Amino acid sequence: MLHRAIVRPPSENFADGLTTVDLGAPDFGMALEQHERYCEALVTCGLELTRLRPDPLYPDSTFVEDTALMLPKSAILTRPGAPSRDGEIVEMESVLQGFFPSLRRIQPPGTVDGGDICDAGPHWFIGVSARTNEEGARQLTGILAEAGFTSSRVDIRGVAGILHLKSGIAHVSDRKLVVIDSLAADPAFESWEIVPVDAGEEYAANCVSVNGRLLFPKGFPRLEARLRTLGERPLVLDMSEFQKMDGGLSCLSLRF
Ligand code: CIR
Repeated sequence: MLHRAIVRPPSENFADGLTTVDLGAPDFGMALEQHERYCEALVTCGLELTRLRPDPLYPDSTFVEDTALMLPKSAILTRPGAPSRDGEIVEMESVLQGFFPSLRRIQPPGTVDGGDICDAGPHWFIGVSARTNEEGARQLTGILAEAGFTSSRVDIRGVAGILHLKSGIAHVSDRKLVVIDSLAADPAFESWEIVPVDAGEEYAANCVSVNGRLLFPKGFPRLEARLRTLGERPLVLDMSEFQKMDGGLSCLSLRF
């Protein structure tokens, strides 16, 4: 059961953030509106929100997920792999200290973006990417093992079209994972039940399970229907402006 989420609305210079997609510049007003609907959806799922102030020093800082990893009784402060984002952890550290007496940290030269880390209950998937390096993955594997979690690595460096591991997979429930075709053959997913994603709907692989509901992006009807058939209850949200900045539903909150 999740109780709380940390969120941060986009700042007015949100469009100055990093992006690898060619979908045009985001509209700030629409992004704020979509963020507000996202917050309402989290509340609908029973979460209490900690809302941080927008931070124009870091145009990507609305994507709070990349700065920390939440364990049942503690948190791990990451070291984001993009130099323009590494200062985002400073404020997050003091926010998390308000909830947890001690924090674990990824140490240099390790880098980890939260978007590369998929928590699937007792097992975690660690994406090695342009943002999360081998050393960061090694440190995280150790911290997770100490906390009683198993983990496996998925190297996404050769996989086109995804920034983070969770751009292409999501843990839906039990042993069920949504996985895009280009990752489905990875040995890490061998013993898992895979929900496939049709060509053209890859963005929707980034969906988020919260207390029996599934936050799901608007505009991907085939995967939405497939998940409904499997008994999932999607709560559909327009993410168009965040998609333009390489962001998905999971990136916009830290849930615990
Ligand atoms: C970035 O490139 O860092 C941001 N524009 C997008 C981060 C998305 N975060 C995520 O998927 N966890």
